Amino acid sequence: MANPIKIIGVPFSQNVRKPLAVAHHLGLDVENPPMSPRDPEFQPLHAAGRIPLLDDDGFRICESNAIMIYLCSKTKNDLYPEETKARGLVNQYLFWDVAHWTPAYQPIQFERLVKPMLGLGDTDETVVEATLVKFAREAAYLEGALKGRDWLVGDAPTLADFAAAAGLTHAGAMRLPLEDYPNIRAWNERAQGLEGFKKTAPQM
Ligand SMILES: N[C@@H](CCC(=O)N[C@@H](CS)C(=O)NCC(=O)O)C(=O)O
Repeated sequence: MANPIKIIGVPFSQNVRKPLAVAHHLGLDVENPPMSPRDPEFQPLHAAGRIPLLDDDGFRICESNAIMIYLCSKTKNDLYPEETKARGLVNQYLFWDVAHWTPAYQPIQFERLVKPMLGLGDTDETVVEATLVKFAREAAYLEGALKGRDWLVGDAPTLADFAAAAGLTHAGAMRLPLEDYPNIRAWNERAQGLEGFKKTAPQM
């Protein structure tokens, strides 16, 4: 029997939560060693030094979106559609997630959540303000993309939704201004209600 796939990293991280939620959604046999990138035993595992890290019987890759795609290749599913245009759209949102969406909230997460949690000093309000400008642009894009739709691509959840909605894992604690984005709020509620997201909801 094959060993469980390991998705290494503290599940508080939205980047760890993405592939973990997908693994649960797909019903894969998965383990989650909750290591922090600062753990000395984590450092030798991968030169990138970031979580999440996938370990499939000694084969290791990092980057949450690449890990989600790898997991989809393990079993038949609709999360990473084979049809060319649908896949093109999913890929568009996966690249957008890394290039634009994550940088539009992660510095706020660091300033308002991680810093107080780890005792790393006061929140830098200039960073928060600058990030909120980026957030407004990307949230407006996402709000428009969700107009009249339940999911970002097609009629069912895909990796696009897992990537983008994972970013809102700590939206409340980050105090992200979502009040002007009704489509995002409704879609996020749908996404957080998926079994994989429910099983990986953060325990604060
Ligand atoms: N683009 C990467 C980002 C991974 C990332 O930045 N992970 C953070 C935790 S959320 C980390 O390991 N930070 C430690 C560091 O950068 O040294 C992904 O999607 O996996």
